[in-house]
Amino acid sequence: MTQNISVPDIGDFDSVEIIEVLIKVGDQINKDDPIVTLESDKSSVEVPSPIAGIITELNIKVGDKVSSGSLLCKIESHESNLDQKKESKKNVILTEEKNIKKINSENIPIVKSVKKSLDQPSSKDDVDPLETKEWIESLNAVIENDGPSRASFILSKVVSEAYTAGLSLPDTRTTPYINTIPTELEVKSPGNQNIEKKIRAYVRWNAAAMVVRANKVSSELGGHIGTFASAATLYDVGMNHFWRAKNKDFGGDLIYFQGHSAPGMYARAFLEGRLSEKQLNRFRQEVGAGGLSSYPHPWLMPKFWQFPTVSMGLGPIMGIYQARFLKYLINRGLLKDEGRKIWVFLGDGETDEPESLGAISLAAREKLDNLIFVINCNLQRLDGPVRGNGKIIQELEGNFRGAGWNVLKVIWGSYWDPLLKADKTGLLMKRMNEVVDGEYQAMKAKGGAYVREKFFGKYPELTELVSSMTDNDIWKLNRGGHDPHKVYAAYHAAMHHQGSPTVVIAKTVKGYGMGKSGESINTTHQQKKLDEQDLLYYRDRFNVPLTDKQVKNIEYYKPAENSEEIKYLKERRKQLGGFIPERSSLAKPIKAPPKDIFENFMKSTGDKEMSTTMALVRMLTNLLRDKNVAPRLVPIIPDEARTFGMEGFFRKIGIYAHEGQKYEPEDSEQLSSYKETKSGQVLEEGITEAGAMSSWIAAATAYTNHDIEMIPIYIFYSMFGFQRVGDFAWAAGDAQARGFLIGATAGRTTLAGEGLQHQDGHSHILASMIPNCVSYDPTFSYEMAVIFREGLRRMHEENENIFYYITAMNENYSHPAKPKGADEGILKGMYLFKENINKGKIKIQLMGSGTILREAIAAAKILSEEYRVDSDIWSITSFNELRKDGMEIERRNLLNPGNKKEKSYIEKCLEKRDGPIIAVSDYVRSFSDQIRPYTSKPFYSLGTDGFGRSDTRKNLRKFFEVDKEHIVAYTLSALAKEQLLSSDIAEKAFKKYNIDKKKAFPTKL
Ligand SMILES: Cc1ncc(C[n+]2csc(CCOP(=O)(O)OP(=O)(O)O)c2C)c(N)n1
Ligand SMILES: [Mg+2]
Repeated sequence: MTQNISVPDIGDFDSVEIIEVLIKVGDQINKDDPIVTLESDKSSVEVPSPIAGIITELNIKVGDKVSSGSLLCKIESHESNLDQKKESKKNVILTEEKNIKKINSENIPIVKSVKKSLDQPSSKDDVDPLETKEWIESLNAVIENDGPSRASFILSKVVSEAYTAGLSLPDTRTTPYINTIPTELEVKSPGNQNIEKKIRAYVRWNAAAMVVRANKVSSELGGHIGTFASAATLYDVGMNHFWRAKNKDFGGDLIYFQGHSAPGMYARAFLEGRLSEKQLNRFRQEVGAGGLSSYPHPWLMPKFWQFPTVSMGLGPIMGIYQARFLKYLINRGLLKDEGRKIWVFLGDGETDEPESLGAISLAAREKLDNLIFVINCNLQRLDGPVRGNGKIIQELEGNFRGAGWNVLKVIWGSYWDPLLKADKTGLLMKRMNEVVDGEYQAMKAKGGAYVREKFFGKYPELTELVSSMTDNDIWKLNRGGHDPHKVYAAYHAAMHHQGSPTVVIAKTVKGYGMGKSGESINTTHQQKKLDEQDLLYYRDRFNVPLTDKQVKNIEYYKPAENSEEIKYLKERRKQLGGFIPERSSLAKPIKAPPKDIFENFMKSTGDKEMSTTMALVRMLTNLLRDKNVAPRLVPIIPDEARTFGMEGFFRKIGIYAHEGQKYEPEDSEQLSSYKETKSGQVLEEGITEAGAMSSWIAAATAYTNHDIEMIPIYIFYSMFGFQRVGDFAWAAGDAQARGFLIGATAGRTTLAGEGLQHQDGHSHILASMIPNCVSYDPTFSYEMAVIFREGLRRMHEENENIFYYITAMNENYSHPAKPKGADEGILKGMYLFKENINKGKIKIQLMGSGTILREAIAAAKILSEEYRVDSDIWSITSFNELRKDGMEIERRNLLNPGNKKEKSYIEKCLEKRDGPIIAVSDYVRSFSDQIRPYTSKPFYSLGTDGFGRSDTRKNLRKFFEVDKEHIVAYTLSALAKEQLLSSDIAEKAFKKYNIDKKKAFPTKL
């Protein structure tokens, strides 16, 4: 049956141009194959075929204007398109519902019955204790007879009933200040505790010794002992029992180590034989080969560290998006689901950072049960208590529970178990709840007698409870985070939890084991020197088998290879698949697409006007037709797809949604409808630049973390890029990210109406500070195409560890054809766009970048025609790249004073050309000024220094003095200064163009 295929609903657009016809008569096409590409003044979008079949008639051609309902072609097909569309939508919804039901039913927690009956202490709030008792007994009876699930169900019904009756109920965000997992339900560690204890002692010792040694070399070097001392058990249990390494059979768990606990990881790697004593002695001495980084830096130790975490807050949010990206790869069918986990370690102080907790609701919403946070609550940060007057553990529990996480508190160690068991009235728990963190910290600094008096002494019953214990026994009452049994049980539960992420909140002591030199004291964070007495104490505390002399020499301790400790440690890692951390990549490069995919962009667009953003989106659309590249593209957008004309991607490749689409979108009949799907490719992040950047980093490092090369393209308002998330961009450089950052609506004057906080005049300066970031400010679509293609080749085919920052604009204009031979210059940063020769005697070198190049071109015409000033017009695609080349060559020349001087690329371009340089851009002058030292000619910059403001482009360019009139007048003035022209001519030009000389410099306005 022949069916007519027409333009579907294209929203508000009418009469849009066909820019590509992607089929011809006789073609056999599949459903959803693109038929034509339509382009409005803002975006381009492919029209997919609603059915499969053979094209029998083509009713349009390139250049035609069409509207919704216009006939495109006829297809001979056996399908009826409408029915099928409805059916498939229904199917998607049904399948998703089925999946959700399945997940929900799988996740009903199976909890064994735990019964702990407390005789409530009499309280003045309880007017009828007998009745209260009856209620509690009824509850216990249900637990006993029908199980905890039934009891939970009844309670939830009672609670809803109470809410309906308008009762105000107690705050349930937090649970009592005790461990979440009752002792009876703790899964026991299969490990040999004796050996593990010894290993942990050696790791502790070596970590401290390494820091102390470095500070003997120079106290400049710094380092931390107290943090790892508090976290040693938390890491050790993971290393011995849970964290599976990457190997040929398994993708590996990913561990984000708390940055300044790095000494502990080196100390363990030393026992594992992965680091030598010589390397340990070079802790924080990295200049020259063989040193160890202060913190986890993949750039500096590319075979060891995977995640740069020391800038606090970045690790947690990057970890969340890493877990999300892992699910994305699985749901898109690019990775198999091996049950890999992402573990993220953070400090309790670190949770002050907005980034740390900023994305926890996303983690729950996305059901990231592959994610485990471990928060080391040693109650201290750098200066003092994290929450002296409060309780950080309770605060965090409330936040995470409220966000929908599985929360496992590990507060008390096993020595507390008998006391808690003996606490028949609940008074101990009450006391635990009422003591604030500042007091808890002081107790660990001051010893057992102090704890007896201050903690137990408050109530006679509690004093009695510990009456048979010595002060030393009381001192030994350990915190959960230092008890391998409790930690094991929590990690085990976290590993097996389904349906939501887990946070293990562990209570520890900062500087654990350091005694007077650092245990639980406010200054412990910066403690990096231990004197002899401190070291001897530390050795004794953990029974490290070193003689006094060895301690005084600060020797490391490593038992023999055939000792039970080393054999055990190695065997554990062998069982878990290898060593951690370790960084490697088995990813295969992606073959860059054939040139012709970009060929269209090399031609002139004639009268047709478009923005470089549109050109880029068209390039991406073309790339989606390349079978190698298409599946690897990860478009990332923080709620701006429509701003950038990318809404066509929604329908074409789908928006990633782990639950699929459970609703029929409002615009379902439209061509660019909001299509969410489980295998969707677009990461529509919502309004979170930090989240989008974290996704980008996850995708940009997938080559090492998942052994698959991906091509992330994160498009954002350029002003909300580096400026907002500069620290992430820096971390991306450290992590050796590969991918594209696109600063759209770039430049101070292209985004006319939006004003001060939107108009970007400096993102390129920020980008230029990151050593492995390659940045460009192209003007024309062919420049964009050449740059983008080279980026694909360098990063994803050649696997260079660089990333690209490219600015794109939303100003529409026509684009010329690529000048012959311009490719090399485009990539190096400048090429001769045009020579204006009009027999003028005076010559200038006119440089322009981005949108302002067009003003320069217009100014050159005026200068040539009206003032007989000839110009060479240079398109500067990257002042940043030119500067890098200039710096390097200058350095080489200075290093080799006797050699023939090498020329920088700029010098080579300009050596046979006369006249002063006028450099203009839509950025602050320091952007173009960067190349000033590498040119031997007079140099004048025009730029957009100052705060932006809302107005038309024309007025903005006038205000910032970068429009063609200002360029002409300032050029004439510069020529007068160089004594190449009479100053009268320049003065006349200022008058002619009504340039107000009294106007203040724009930075002051
Ligand atoms: C963004 C950022 N700000 C400041 C620091 C400096 N700094 C390093 S550790 C630290 C205190 C950390 O306290 P916490 O998170 O509780 O970790 P702990 O050492 O107690 O485990 C600070 C402020 C940093 N590394 N990153
Ligand atoms: Mg802390």
